[in-house]
Amino acid sequence: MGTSVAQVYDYGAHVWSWSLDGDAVLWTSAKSVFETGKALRGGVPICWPWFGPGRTGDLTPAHGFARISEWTLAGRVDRANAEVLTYVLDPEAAPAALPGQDWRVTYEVSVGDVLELALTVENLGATLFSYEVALHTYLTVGDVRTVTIAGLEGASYLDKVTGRQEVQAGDVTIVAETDRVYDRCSEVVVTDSVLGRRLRVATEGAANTVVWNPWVAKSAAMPDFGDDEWPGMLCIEAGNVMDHAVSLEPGRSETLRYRLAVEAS
Ligand code: TA6
Repeated sequence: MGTSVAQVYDYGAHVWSWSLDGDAVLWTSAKSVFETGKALRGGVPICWPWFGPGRTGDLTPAHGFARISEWTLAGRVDRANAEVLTYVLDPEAAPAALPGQDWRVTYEVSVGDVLELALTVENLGATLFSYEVALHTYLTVGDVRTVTIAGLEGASYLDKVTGRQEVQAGDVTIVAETDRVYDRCSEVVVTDSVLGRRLRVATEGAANTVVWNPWVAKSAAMPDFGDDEWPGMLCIEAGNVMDHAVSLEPGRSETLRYRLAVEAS
């Protein structure tokens, strides 16, 4: 097994960085702000219990409160090929949010040859509980203008830059600001000729893939994102958002899994 190193913060149960044999796999912004109440820019922010402004379009904070809440580190075990951290978030961490609902979110982070993430939401209450969720993963790429993204061909998507619904033809390439919510979440492979590697993302329990790169203008507009950082990052997110929001019956739970592997190409 190669040398696999990750930094994980209790704040947001945020996997901030992950590298294999010294090569960064997750991307982090040099401009990220480390301040309570602010989301970190990079790594794997957890978007929950809503995505962006939510389905009503007016929810704040953006992407929900999970990524700006203190989680409890509930467990840490060494397994054969990985170290596994378990985090828990419950209403105590966010008393004002989701009134009348009783829930628990458990997040398992497994760091080994691959990075495996599993986010489980439990409805501990007596009424139906619905939410959106996404693992908003920032990947390091050599040059986003030269990567290809396979696994979404033929999938329909909402282009949040134009507002139009489209169908993906062939591999995805990034040639401008890209912000797309795909109605498919199967295996996605990012081929990076500059870094000579493939990043393979496999998911379970997710209906949507989100592909994001802010390009020039949006990067300049974000204070916690360097103006010239956009060529080196790409978000490949997995989740259940918009029409695919989850409705959880009392006593039920749902798990979203995200597995990230690096292959030489
Ligand atoms: O996942 C893509 C997206 O929803 C974009 O619309 C963009 O806003 C990005 O997330 C970053 O959001 P943030 O709230 O972290 O600035």
